[in-house]
Amino acid sequence: MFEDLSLKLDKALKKITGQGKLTEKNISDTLREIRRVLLDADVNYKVAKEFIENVSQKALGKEVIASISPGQLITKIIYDELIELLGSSTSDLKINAQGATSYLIVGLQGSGKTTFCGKLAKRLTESGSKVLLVAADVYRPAAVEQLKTLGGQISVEVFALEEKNARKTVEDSLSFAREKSFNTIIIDTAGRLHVDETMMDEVADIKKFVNPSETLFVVDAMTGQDAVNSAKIFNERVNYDGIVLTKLDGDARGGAALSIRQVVGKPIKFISNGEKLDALDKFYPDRLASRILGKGDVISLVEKAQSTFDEKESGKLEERFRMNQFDFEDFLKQIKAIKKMGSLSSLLGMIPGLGNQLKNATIDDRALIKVEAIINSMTIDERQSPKVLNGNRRKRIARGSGTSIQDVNRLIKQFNEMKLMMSRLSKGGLGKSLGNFKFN
Ligand SMILES: Nc1nc2c(ncn2[C@@H]2O[C@H](COP(=O)(O)OP(=O)(O)O)[C@@H](O)[C@H]2O)c(=O)[nH]1
Ligand SMILES: [Mg+2]
Repeated sequence: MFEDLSLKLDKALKKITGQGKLTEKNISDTLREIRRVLLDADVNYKVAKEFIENVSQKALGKEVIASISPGQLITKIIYDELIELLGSSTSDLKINAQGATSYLIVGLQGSGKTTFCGKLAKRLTESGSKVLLVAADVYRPAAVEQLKTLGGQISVEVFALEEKNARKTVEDSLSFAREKSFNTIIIDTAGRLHVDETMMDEVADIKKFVNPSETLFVVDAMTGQDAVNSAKIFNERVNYDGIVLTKLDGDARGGAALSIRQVVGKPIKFISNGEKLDALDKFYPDRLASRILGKGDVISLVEKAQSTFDEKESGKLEERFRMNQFDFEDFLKQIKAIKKMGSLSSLLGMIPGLGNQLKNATIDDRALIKVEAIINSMTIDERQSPKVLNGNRRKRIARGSGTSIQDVNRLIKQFNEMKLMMSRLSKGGLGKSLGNFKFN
């Protein structure tokens, strides 16, 4: 699955791997290559363009940590962005709390609908549902037989009528399900070779009548951008809830898988990679992303390096506390780091041994914006030797940062308190006092 894409991405990333640092030039060279790889893989043009822009933006703003290479860092950024592209979270099937749950399965002929019905029936039966399969693809006798064979393999009942009437089959199946207390109904519908109006009308009519818990669109991933186009058209007509990508076992390119979510805006819910009934997986964007990149080791390396980097930095910080050298420059650096990481709590959590003590501390991250503005208005001298901050200087800083003199005073006071506390703490003990520490 996606062998071509994986190989080519790997090759594109190799070029930057040997480089000492990330520059605008080597980032853009690599990304140009990756864009070509994506287009080769039949990824939608717009999707590829946006993807590259996002990666570029993230890469340019990133500092390279000493222990990892630019190639590794880019790999991680691409990995994160792939997850984003694929849908960032998994999306469960809806189950009705009351009454029966029904799933309507739609898509082009040969996409794997009937097979998927069997697979889904198996999965839901195994998790305790009483499933009824409904053969609403009435046009080809073989289609009804196929569903019956699948049902037989997993001991799931299949509802079918002699009469070739899809709508009537569905109507009757619902009353049948009610009578026999089936709690889950999976409706297999007819597809055509191409999108056509009659088929759409029939499907739309059934959907309206059944009002299913979910309508799932099944699509053959091997058909690349055609898959994406039919997904779009079906969505406009039928407004389905989720996508089932099939035949990923035969798809070396990956274009459909990578574009469909972004183009259609509906989640991929299942992927299928084989004809056998157990060849169905719930869709996890992160798993697919690491499969495509094939670099689980690099990803975890970078994640680890990033956290060791934090540890190293916090070691340096601890040292400065101990030597009583912590100044507003350090403070500003930390604030920038926090912004990168997300919150003040995470910074304080970085200080060894402190994490647990902070559970009760009240921390307002919005206060950081003010704090940063104040420090930015200080001269380098003032930041390094806060002692020089007399009344006039404080007034100037307040004006410069758009804050009040009280804000500046408070910050300096808190800074001094913190410094004192930290230096005591790093000499041993006193952790508890931080529990009462407040930024506001
Ligand atoms: N390799 C592979 N074949 C599949 C997969 N899903 C379905 N098929 C095959 O694709 C063909 C069409 O499937 P079918 O379920 O009849 O499609 P339908 O016309 O949409 O109902 C059959 O030969 C299936 O065995 C899959 O994930 N991988
Ligand atoms: Mg079928």
